[in-house]
Amino acid sequence: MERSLVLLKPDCVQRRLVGTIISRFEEKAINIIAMKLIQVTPELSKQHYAEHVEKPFYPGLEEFITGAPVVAMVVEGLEVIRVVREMLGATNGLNAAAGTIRGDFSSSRQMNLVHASDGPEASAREIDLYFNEDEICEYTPTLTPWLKAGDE
Ligand code: FUP
Repeated sequence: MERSLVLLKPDCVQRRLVGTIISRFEEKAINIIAMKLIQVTPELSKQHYAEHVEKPFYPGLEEFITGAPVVAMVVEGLEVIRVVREMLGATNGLNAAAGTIRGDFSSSRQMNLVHASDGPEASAREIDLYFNEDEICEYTPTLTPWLKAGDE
């Protein structure tokens, strides 16, 4: 089992797409084990996007990500880091394949609706940034026998 940090970004909240996007993860049988609505501060933005802080686009990215609340989630599942990234599609909504979340709902590079961790290291770091251990509610969905075979 893997975990990934997913953020429904300010454009997702403002466009009232939170329910629609969460439904895509639920329909895929991905387990949501933590979730909260929070306001990202400039400090948290700089920690989250540490690799981008010196880039020319960073000031605009910070203004965007702090411009309205986000829904932060921890999701869990088999190969969930890759699976969720593939569900999101390419970073720029204009390049994202139809059928992906960004391909279906975004026409922007910055306003691309959802963030998801891009690897195990990022996932551990980002989950730690957004959640305390006691906010994570691990549980076994009762439908599990109908979602995958016992040896998967
Ligand atoms: P991703 O891994 O898909 O979230 O994308 P990146 O880590 O490459 O970029 C982080 C965020 O910066 C993206 F959500 C989009 C934004 N970005 C811009 O706003 N302008 C750019 O030129 C590049 C990225």
